[in-house]
Amino acid sequence: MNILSKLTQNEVNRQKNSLNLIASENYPSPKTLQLLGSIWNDKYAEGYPGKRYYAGNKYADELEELTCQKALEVFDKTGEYGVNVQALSGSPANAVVYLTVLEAGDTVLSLDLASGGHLSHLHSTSNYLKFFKFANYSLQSKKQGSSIDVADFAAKLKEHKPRLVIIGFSSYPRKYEFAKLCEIAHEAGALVLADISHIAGLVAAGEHDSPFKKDEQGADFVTTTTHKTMRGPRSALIFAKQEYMPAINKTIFPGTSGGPHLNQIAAVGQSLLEILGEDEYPDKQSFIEYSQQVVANTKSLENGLEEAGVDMVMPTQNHLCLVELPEGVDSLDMQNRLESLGIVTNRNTIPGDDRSAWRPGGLRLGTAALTSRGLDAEQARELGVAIGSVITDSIEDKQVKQYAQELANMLHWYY
Ligand code: DSN
Repeated sequence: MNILSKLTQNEVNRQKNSLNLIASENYPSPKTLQLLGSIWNDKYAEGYPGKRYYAGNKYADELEELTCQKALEVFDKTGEYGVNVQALSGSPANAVVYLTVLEAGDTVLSLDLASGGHLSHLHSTSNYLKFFKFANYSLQSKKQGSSIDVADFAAKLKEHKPRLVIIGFSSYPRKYEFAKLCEIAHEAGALVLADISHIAGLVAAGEHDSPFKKDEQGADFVTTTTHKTMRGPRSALIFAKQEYMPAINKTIFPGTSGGPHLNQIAAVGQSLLEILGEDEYPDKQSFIEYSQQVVANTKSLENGLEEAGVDMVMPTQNHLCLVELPEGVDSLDMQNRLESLGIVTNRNTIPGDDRSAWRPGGLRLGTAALTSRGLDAEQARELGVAIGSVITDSIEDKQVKQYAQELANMLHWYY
C-alpha cells in the first residue's frame, strides 16, 4: 500500500466510524462514485455536443445531452428553462451567472453572511468586488420568527437598485419563499438567481417549493451543486430561462473554462437517473422516500436537541438545523470536542452574530448524509439528545463516544 492508498483507507475508516452531520455533505451511490473515477476523466471535449474542437467526442456528446435532458426532467416542469452541465462546482457556477448578466459597477443583493448567506454570493471578502458591488438583505428578529424579512428585502431593492438578486443560502433552516421574493424582485426590475445548492434534492423530490416557475414568480437563473441533498458527485448545474441560455453557455465556454470534466458529467447523469427512478436507488427506496426521511430526521434531531435543553436559532423546515450555543460555550471547542467523540459538525455564524467568524455563535447540523446511511427518526432524536447533552455538559464524554461508535457500526456503509 503506498502512502495515498493508506491515506484513502484512513479516510474511509474515518467516514465509516463517525457520524457525519455536515449539512453540505452526503454519500453518493457507489455507481456515481465509480463514474467519477472512470475513463471519462481522460477525454477533452471543449465546446458543446455537435460542436467540439477535438475529435473523438461521439459518446461525450451523447453523455452531455443525456445529462442535460435528465437534469431538465428532474427540475423543470415548465419547459421554460435550459441547462448547462459544464460548471465544475457551485461558486464557479454562480460566477458564470454574474459574468453573464452584470456590467462593471452593477450591484448584487443577497442575504448577509451571518444570517446564512453564502461566500460566493458576493460579500466583503469577495474578489468580484473589484468589478461589482454588493448589498445585503437580512432576517427578521428571532421574536418575529427569523424568516427572510420581506419588508427589508423590498426596501433594499429600492435603495440599491441591484441588477441581480440572489435567493439561496448556506445555513438557513427554513423554506425559501421563491414565488413571493421573485415577484418582488422582478417588480423592482432585478433579475433573480436562485441558488438551490443546499435544497436541490428536496426540490427534486417535491419536498420543497421550486424556483422553476413561469413568468414573474420563477427565477431567471437557478444554480445548484449536485453533492448535497441531491446525493450526486461534486459538480454543479446552471439553469436559465431559455432566452439567457446562449449567453450562459458562452460564458462557460469559451468565456471562462476549457474542457468540461466529463467524469463529473457522467456521475451527475447517474445521480439524476437514480432520482428519476430509472436506475436503482441505494437501499431499494425511492429518492422521494429518502428526501422525506431527511426532513423528518432533521426535525427529530432538533427535537432531541431541545429535549436536552439546547436553543435553536429558528425551527427547522428542511435538511438542516441551527443551534444557538449558550454563552460561554465556544463553537470551535465544541466542534472539536464533538469530533473527538465521533460526531462531525461545523460551527456556523448565526443571525446577528457578534462573535468572531472563526469562533461564531452557532452549530449547523444536517441529516442528509446520515439518512443516506439509513438513520431513522428515533435514532436522529437520540443523537440530538446526545449532542445536546454534550453542549449542556450534562453527560460524560465516554458515554457519548461509545454511543456514537455503536450507532456508526449499526448504519450502512456503501464503499
Ligand atoms: N461549504 C458548503 C456549505 O457548507 O454550504 C458550500 O460552499
